[in-house]
Amino acid sequence: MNKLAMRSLPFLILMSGVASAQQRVEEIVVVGVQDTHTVITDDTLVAPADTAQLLRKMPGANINKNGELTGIAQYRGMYGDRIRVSINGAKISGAGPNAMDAPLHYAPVAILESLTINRGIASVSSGQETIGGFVEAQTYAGEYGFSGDFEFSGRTYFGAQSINSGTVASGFFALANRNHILRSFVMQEKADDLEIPDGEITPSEYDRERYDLGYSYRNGDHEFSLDFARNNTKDAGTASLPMDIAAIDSDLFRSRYTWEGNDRNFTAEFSASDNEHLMTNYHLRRPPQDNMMTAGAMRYRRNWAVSEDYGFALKMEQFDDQGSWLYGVDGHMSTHRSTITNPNAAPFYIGNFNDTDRDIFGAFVERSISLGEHMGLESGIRVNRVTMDSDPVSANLNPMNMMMGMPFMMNNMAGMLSNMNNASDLSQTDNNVDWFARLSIHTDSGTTWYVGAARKSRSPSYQERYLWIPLEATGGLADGKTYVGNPELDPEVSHEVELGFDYDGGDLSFYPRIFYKEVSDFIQGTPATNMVVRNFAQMMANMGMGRPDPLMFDNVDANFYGFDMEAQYTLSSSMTLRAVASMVRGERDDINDDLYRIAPDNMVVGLDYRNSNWMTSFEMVAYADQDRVSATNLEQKTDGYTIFNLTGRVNVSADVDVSLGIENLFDEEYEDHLAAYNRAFNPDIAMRGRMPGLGRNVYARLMWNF
Ligand SMILES: [Cu+2]
Repeated sequence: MNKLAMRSLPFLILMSGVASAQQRVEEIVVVGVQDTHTVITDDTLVAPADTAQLLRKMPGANINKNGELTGIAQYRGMYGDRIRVSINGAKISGAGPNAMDAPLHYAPVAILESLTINRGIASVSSGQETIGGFVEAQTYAGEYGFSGDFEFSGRTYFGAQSINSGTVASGFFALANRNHILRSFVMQEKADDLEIPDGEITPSEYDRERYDLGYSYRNGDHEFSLDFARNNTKDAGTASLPMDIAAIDSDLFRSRYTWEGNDRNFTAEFSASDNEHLMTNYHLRRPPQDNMMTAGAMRYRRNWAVSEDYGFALKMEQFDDQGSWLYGVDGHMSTHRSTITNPNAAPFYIGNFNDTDRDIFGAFVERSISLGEHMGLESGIRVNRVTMDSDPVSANLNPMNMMMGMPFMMNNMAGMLSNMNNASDLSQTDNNVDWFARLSIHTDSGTTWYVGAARKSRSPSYQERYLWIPLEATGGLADGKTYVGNPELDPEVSHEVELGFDYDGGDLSFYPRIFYKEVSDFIQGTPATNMVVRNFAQMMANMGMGRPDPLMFDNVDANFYGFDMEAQYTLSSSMTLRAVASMVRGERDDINDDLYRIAPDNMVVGLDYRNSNWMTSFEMVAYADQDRVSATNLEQKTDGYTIFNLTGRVNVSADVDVSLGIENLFDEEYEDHLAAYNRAFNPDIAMRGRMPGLGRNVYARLMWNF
């Protein structure tokens, strides 16, 4: 689909997952359902800087928010590493042990072209580990010209919002002819702390820069591209976590080659990233204060964390008169290191993660086959081999070399914990098998019935296996608990069934789905039993650092089930009513408890009015109470709420459009269940109290295409 066609589409765009098979006339079209939901940035007015916020309006999807640039994708109750997030095809393993740079951090709204959620069961070709779902971000890449002459084009994007005096300014520039595109992008965004009705969320300010440089070459059936990006996130508050961002400096690289033959396509992708991250508990929030047990200066913490990763994928798609075959191999190798120090006591350090490696190699086969005119089947199988290892760890918690007292005792315990960790079997290998099948049956009444089933697996993350000392480095769980890992964890395995239909009849489109997913060996924190771990956490708590009763990552049994749908009703040639609704339950099977941080039932209903050169949209967003909470994670309930949004957009000329929006029109006060708890000193929000939702926000965007 070209850019012009994309722009003329309405706010809510439904694109078929079989679209790629339709580009070639000689190919057979396999019957299927609308299995993706895409938001095109040009057509959707977005106030926040975080692309992950777009997920809130997609069926089944949501965002675990730990800060303004730290949104973690959630889909049907699973989140974090369980969701495969692709940034232009690449998997990016961020540096932050608490996912401060979750993957969507690397696709800022100002360069985002589209964000797609794959509804339900993801194919095995969409990524190596897709147990929780598949989200794809595409950034602007520019377009080829029609002749041999080079032409200059681009887009500037300016945005501003009232709630944090946030601004974003960016420019995308391309020089292209029919064979070459040379592109560049530059962006700066900045904001103060967010205002809430009774004060401010401190710290929630942010400051980020981004630079991209890319090149694409097309000749006949061949296309090749290279892209570099540099992300510099500076100070950014993450009040739901124990520290704030001081820097995230990332270099991202990706390259792709595609060949489209007569009856086959070939794709080769390679990506790499190098990320350096610094965070502290004193530079943006109020630093630790003196208490009865320790001087505040002894509790200053600075965490230096780095990651490197490399990924590749080779895919071959072959078309025959019944459909297509897809074969592929892929790999992803990541390394993480994280060291905690105290700027007031130089010898103090905790080797939090010491060169943890997680390498995964996979191979898959997929078949898309037409079973007659009315039936289509997609199925596939994947095998992954995951190898993980870590170097020995150490710490020095006794910087003054005292011969007795608290630091002496804690350092002894840390020594016991590191010895225990270093003596355990750190080198682990998992062999995981995934498969899926999706059957679609088209009936004459405009309905396509769909049934899907899958087995999906995920090996533990480096935090889940190698966190050896009770800390909150948990991939952004933000439950306030300290955790320890377990190298002996097994991979989690889910079995899922999904059922639904697509109805497209005249003015009404309706796409409901129900699903049930049973997960064995689901990885969840359970009360730690090791006495050294427990005593260490208790001592830390006594000193005013974290809570007692730490958790240990463990294999448990869990299930997820729910319903989600999207619908659209055409009221007239210029007016459309749309709705998205999501419900999910996540429960432990081994004990009577709900799972932590599951999105409340929610619904978005919007009325869009479109004219030739302007449009306006009125939206209601309703969230139900969430009283199904996790006792294990000390999760607090939240009340339901309803907010209203109003947006308008005018095409001032063919190339310029101006948009204006008001979020939370009536300034409703509410708590955002998925934004966790306040962890920074704040006169307006209780410590460990629920994070407030945002009040009224007026925002504007100006886009100029040239
Ligand atoms: Cu961090």
